[in-house]
Amino acid sequence: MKITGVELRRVAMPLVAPFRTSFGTEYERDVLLVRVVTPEAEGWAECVAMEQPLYSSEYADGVTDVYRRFMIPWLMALPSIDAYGVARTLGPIKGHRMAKAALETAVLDAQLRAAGEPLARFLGASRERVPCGVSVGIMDSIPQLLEAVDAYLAAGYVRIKLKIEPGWDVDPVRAVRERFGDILLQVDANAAYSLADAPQLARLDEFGLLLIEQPLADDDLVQHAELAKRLKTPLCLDESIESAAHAAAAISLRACSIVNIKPGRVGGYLEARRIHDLCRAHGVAVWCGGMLETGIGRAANVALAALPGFTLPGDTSASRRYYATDLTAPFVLRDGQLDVPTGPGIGVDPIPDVLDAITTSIEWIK
Ligand code: SMG
Ligand code: MG
Repeated sequence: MKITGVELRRVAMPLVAPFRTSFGTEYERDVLLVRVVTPEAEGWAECVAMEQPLYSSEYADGVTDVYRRFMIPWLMALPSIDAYGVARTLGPIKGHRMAKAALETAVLDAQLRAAGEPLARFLGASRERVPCGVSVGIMDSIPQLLEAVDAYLAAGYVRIKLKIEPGWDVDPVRAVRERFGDILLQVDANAAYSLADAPQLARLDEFGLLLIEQPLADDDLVQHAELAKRLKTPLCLDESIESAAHAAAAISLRACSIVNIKPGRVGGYLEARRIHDLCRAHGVAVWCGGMLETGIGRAANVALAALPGFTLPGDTSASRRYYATDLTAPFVLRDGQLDVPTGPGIGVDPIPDVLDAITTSIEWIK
């Protein structure tokens, strides 16, 4: 396939409710969509970089810049490209994994659409539906949190993840356990703690959590390994794992026993599958993370979450948990599960009228 043009489109998507984490509050997603055009087919992808570099060093305007200056000209200079060739070609560019992931995914979508093959089948999915969890932000009060969790359980979510930070950890977890009993429950700190907080984090042990996600700094595998020894709750890494090599290092160091896989964070679905394969071979459970994706990103995540090593429910919630109107046909929760798309490529398309209404800018590179 020869890339003849790439469209970079920004869309503004208000969230149905603010989403607060230890690093900030999201009210609206300012999403960068990538459309790769080839003579055989077009491919779509969503870049998960946020508007600000708070979850990781990447941010949407930075992605656009590295696309314009380097990545897209490099790919368009090639007479032919496939999804594997994207990482190979962009390999010399350090970092920028979210940027690379979206370009690779759009090329992969085009390639699979041209071949008539669904992404789930290409990746090696073993399920047609995936069980779904929901990530619940930090709230102003415990009653407010209990009300939110109650509504998500009523909607059918099979697992609840609570965002925590110093000052919002043991009390909300205890309140949710006391009120809702034996539900699947886990927490995510987004790197808000230090090893000195180990005694406080150990207080969570009595609540039988599935896991504690990314308690310490992104770049601190050694201290995560030390913390893991001091906790009964299994440790899961998110921000720390940007590649299969990082996952291998974390497993060797015993820095985690579970990995949250986000394709955007690790440079794409091909690397995500490598991490899945590696973890599966080592008996390390994985689950699919989320970055408040629209239907475009969600479709591909749900395909990945259908692989056999994804043994824990993901942050792959239904469209309405995020958006009143999704930009694709909405993903709907049925019995706590989402259907894996079956159409070629990512299996979903943006709805033209919705797309037009929410678009804030379009740049066409050819
Ligand atoms: O997509 O449901 C979702 C959000 C899941 O909690 C979630 N994501 O650290 O895992 C995480 C966060 C990162 C995004 S916070 C804006
Ligand atoms: Mg996380």
